[in-house]
Amino acid sequence: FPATRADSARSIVKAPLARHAMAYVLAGGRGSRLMELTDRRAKPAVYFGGKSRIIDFALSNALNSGIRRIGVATQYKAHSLIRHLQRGWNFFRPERNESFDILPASQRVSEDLWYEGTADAVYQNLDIIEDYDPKYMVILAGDHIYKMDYELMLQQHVDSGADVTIGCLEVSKQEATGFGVMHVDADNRVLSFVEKPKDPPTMPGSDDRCLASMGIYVFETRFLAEQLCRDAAEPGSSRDFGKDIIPYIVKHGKAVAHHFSRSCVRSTAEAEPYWRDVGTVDAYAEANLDLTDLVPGLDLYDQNWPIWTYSEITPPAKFVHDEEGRRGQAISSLVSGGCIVSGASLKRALLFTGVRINSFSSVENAVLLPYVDVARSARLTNVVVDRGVRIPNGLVVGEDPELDAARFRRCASGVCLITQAMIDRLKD
Ligand code: ADQ
Ligand code: ADP
Repeated sequence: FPATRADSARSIVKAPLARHAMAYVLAGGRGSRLMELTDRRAKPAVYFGGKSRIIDFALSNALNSGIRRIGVATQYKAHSLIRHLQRGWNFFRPERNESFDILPASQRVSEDLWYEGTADAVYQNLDIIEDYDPKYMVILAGDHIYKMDYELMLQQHVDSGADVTIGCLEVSKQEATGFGVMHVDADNRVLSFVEKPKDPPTMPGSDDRCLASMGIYVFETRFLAEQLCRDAAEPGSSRDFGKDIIPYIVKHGKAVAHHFSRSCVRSTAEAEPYWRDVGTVDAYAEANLDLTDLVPGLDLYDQNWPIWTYSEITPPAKFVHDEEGRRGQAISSLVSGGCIVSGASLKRALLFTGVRINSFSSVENAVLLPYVDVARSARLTNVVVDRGVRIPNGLVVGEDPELDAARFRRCASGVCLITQAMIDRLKD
């Protein structure tokens, strides 16, 4: 083609940028507001939605966007996270220019330093990143539930000529205290950025809405490397994207906001854009139980945007009458493979793999993680039960707030988190 025809063709169908990008997932934070759920595993490894773990959402977004190089920085209690990644995300092939690297804080730069802030978790692996030579870096948090096409964000980044493009969404002023909050102009250029402000600045024309950073950033790799090296030499820096790198670029360069909206995933069936932090046990229970709604805000059945995960091979879920003819039944519930519900009833329940529920028991508004075993005659309402917990015969939860608070982790909404250690203490 003569140059002019090729140029005009290019302006109609833009070449995908994702194949020149590396996604770098920050998965080192504990998520301490999830209480005992993150005692032994990092927040990104916490189970979500019946089959997946939280990190599968960011990773699936990267994969579905066309990105084929992924790095995951891990730190806090990474064993179950690393095991999950090795089992479920091991299909990338170097001979197709694909890669999947798990990057634990391994004191590669200095013998006495773990990752400090989130920027340090990238800085310490710059040599590995530069070896792959991706043109763009898509920095992601590994602990949010949402679907998003990063290709669209990359395209905006290139079209706008930004130094950094920041994924952002609207939140209430009250919520905004936990985010980076920004002001933008009509072209979405970020004019100011404050990390976790006590009194968050609201959007023009609103008393209550703020524009918050999702902790998702797109950079050209070369520019990011320069910024990380500059920041590493800065005395007093906390080596953090939200606290150091982003405010510096907003002040000295060009930062542009990319709005999270329904069109962030071209094919999704969801009516409203869906994004959840699931940072507390209450938010975690609610987001999981919302999946039992008639039309959930998050569509896990969308074949155009599958959430990839590691899944054990299990037989189908089974519902049986017990010997005396009591029905095993489930209403408005999600039941994963390997579960057996025998002579018990479920309502608004989310059962992960391999859960057993025995006769005379009833379970309502409940999230039961893999291999929970509920013995006979138990009544559980408003609970999140950790993996492998054995609920004893006749245990009643959710009917006596004071008793529940003394025995379990009872949260603000009344949801009780139950672990095996709490059950063991009941016997004392
Ligand atoms: P926070 O969510 O408070 O704010 P942070 O705790 O730094 O940010 O966690 C961001 C991500 O990095 C999480 O996925 C976490 O697991 C991971 N992480 C934290 N420390 C890490 C470390 N040392 N090594 C590897 N990974 C680590 C950020 C931004 C805000 C933005 C919110 C959106 O700073 O501006 O609004 O995310 O949630
Ligand atoms: P997962 O997050 O995959 O469900 P588990 O809940 O089984 O994993 O355990 C999380 C992490 O804690 C794993 O690294 C596991 O080896 C460790 N672990 C499991 N049970 C115990 C225990 N009773 N005491 C201490 N560590 C444990």
